[in-house]
Amino acid sequence: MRKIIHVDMDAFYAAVEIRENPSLKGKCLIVGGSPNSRGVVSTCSYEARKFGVRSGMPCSQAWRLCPQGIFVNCNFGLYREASAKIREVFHRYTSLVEPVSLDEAYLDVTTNLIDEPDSMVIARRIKQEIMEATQLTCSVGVSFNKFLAKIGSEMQKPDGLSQITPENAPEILFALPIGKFHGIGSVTAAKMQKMGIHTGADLHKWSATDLVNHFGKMGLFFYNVVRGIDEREVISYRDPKSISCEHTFNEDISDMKELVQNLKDLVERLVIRMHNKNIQGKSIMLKIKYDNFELVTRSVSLTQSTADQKTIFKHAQRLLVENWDESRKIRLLGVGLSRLDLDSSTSEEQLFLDI
Ligand code: TTP
Ligand code: MG
Repeated sequence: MRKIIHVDMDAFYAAVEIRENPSLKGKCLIVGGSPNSRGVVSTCSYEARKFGVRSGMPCSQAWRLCPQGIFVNCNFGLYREASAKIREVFHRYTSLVEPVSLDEAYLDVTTNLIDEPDSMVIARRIKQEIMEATQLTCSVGVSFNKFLAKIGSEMQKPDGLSQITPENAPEILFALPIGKFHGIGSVTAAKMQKMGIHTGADLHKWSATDLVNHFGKMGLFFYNVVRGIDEREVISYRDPKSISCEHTFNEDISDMKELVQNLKDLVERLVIRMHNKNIQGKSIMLKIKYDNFELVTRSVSLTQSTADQKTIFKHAQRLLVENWDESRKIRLLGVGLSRLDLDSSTSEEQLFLDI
């Protein structure tokens, strides 16, 4: 049986901000931008969550829900620094660390660098060492697969530690709302609700064949996961599938010239990032978000990989001209590349030549 640990920092960006400015402690802190900006909430303190403020919500809405909230901008440098420190702690115990985001990672400690058979002992040490290194709390789940470890880390937030064993897993899985299962997003959850599946217990009643008929290959995953079976491995390095840059405008734009200039800037930023990572890509993608938040993405595939600024801009511009409904204002523009060639030895040379 594997030993998996999932670590998730508590109210991460907000906790870092409070550490830097302790007078914010106990207050409704909202991180992401000013109340009248067009930004969205990145995260907020638990006090602000009581008012219904959530990640991803427009700041203006957060302000209506919680007018006493204190709004601060993101300080990504600080978050990255804390993130590097927690990863350093993880690597004291295992090299099998899969970071999911700056504040979250899976660890496989089945065999580990301190030869400790009890994963709860490792989990406690990790919590303490993260506190010492960052003065921040985290929540940790310990189990025998990734899904259950993640459920465990959510169970007693903040500063939680939970273990899910083969013995207590069925009870926890049966009581779990369907939307909490891995791979079940809002669309699948809504479909399941219509089929009368509201909890793990409901899901458990369905046969593998019926689930596959309704949900394709994921149906089999759902069948297994509600039985505590999740074979996904902890992968310590994953190739990025795409790379992109996007920008939300301060004011919606409907002028082609202005859009093209913005696109040019985005491509420039993208190419610098690609250069830093030594990446080329074959498929160029353009993302348009209209003022009503409707999202349109279009892509074009090339015969050869590229990191060339002019080539990327030329294709992205064409995608913009061909797909923009000119009667509508644009709120956000994004450009990216997928079908990547990683570590391509020619990219650097080509990049310099073409720029
Ligand atoms: P989460 O772990 O989802 O949230 P959290 O750490 O703030 O709170 P919790 O205690 O519930 O774990 O995300 C980690 C950080 O990622 C979060 O602090 C801010 C950032 N983030 C965004 O910028 N936008 C988002 O929509 C989400 C969900 C997170
Ligand atoms: Mg978190």
